[in-house]
Amino acid sequence: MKSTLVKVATVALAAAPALALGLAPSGAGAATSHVTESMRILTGHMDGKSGWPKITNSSWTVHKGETVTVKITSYDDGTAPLTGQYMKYDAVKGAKGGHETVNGKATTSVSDINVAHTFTVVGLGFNMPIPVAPTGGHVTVVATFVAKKAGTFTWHCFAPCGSGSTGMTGAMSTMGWMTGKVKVVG
Ligand SMILES: [Cu+2]
Repeated sequence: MKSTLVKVATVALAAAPALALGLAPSGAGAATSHVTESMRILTGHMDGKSGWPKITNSSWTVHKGETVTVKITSYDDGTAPLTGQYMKYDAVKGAKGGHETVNGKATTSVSDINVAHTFTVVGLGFNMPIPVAPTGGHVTVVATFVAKKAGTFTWHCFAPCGSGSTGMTGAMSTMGWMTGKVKVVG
């Protein structure tokens, strides 16, 4: 599964050298193009704000019709098990092939107890559960979707990785930390 995803990305980039060189805005409106958005999840210790895990590249823009590969490298070795209404976000949703890859291995869901974060774009029906990273290491999670709808969509992490008694305040409710925007230009 891993090699298939990698191959598709490589072919798409080869077909669009201007994009690969960063000479054009991602996608440049071409309906068949394929872009990769790379994000990193840092712990509060790494970003200098204790208890505030952060996603870098928290907001990005793609074009309607584009195939978008989301690559998230997480360094967070602490879990934030999903609870209540959020437990459904342990399953991959809206991804090409019905799966994400975790360190290259096709995965359709992550057990609640092993979840550290989620990358969830409710408005696009897309969800990636992010499992806990090994202590001192990282985990790489990749999934691909097609941006079918234009608009500005807020993404959220639905694992209670923030502050407060619910774990849902602090980083969880602050734009640029555990929530951001995915803009799909029509
Ligand atoms: Cu989170």
